Amino acid sequence: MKTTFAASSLFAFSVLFAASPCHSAVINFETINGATPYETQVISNQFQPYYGVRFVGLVTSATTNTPIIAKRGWPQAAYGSAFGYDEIDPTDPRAGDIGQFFLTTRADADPTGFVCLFDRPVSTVSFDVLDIDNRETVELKAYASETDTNALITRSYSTGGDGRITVASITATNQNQHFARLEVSVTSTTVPHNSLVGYDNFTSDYVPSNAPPAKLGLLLYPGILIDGVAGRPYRIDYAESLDVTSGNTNWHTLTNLFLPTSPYLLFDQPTAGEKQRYYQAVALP
Ligand SMILES: [Ca+2]
Ligand SMILES: [Ca+2]
Ligand SMILES: [Ca+2]
Repeated sequence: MKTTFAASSLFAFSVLFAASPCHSAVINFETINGATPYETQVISNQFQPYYGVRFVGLVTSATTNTPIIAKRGWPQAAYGSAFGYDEIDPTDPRAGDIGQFFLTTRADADPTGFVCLFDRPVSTVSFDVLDIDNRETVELKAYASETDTNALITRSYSTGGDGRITVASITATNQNQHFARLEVSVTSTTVPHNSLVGYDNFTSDYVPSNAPPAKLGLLLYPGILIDGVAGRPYRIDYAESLDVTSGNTNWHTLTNLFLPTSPYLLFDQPTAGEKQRYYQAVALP
């Protein structure tokens, strides 16, 4: 049995446009570039393309401690509380703002805290700190550049409570205080390692530049619907033209297959520029 048909010409076009810059989206760690994060996932430059910020570990002469994701509940990535590991006090008025994921650094390592590095100087940063207790103090220091050593602004927070949320923020009062590096460090007078806090819901006044429009390559392939007997072998042939007068069409084999289902949709990928192709199906013995 032979059936023959022609794939007709197909045309398509795409419209490209650039969106206006928009701003002040919140980094809440609930999704990371479209994917759901997982506890202990290392956070570094995932937010840089849009939010203009990288998260890196605090550096001391001895070691660094990499920022990671904590997920609410057991096991502990950030802290323990009377409400469970990595949990929020349900009576906190903002308990619903944390979602399932937040940032922390390894609780069993030093130093504790992290650094935000911005692509361009910003004038304000704000974020939530979770579980400032056990005489912990969270200190923020803003620097003009990645390498500057003189802090332009400092803030510290030492009140919060078990599983409670504290808003930490730092804002420049003039142009000379705009900063590209924000160091956040945690100390405690009662626990051996001091990173027993979490961080969430980061905002800043960084405005992303317009991204260049994406380039689209539109590929359309003939879909050959084979209506035969499932489980029987067929050969699918193609030809660039039909010899309708003498019947000597120059057929080429596209594929041999046992028909998985009937009908079955098979896609061909003709070379670019070909606008017409003929196909036939041959039932094999
Ligand atoms: Ca969150
Ligand atoms: Ca957890
Ligand atoms: Ca704590």
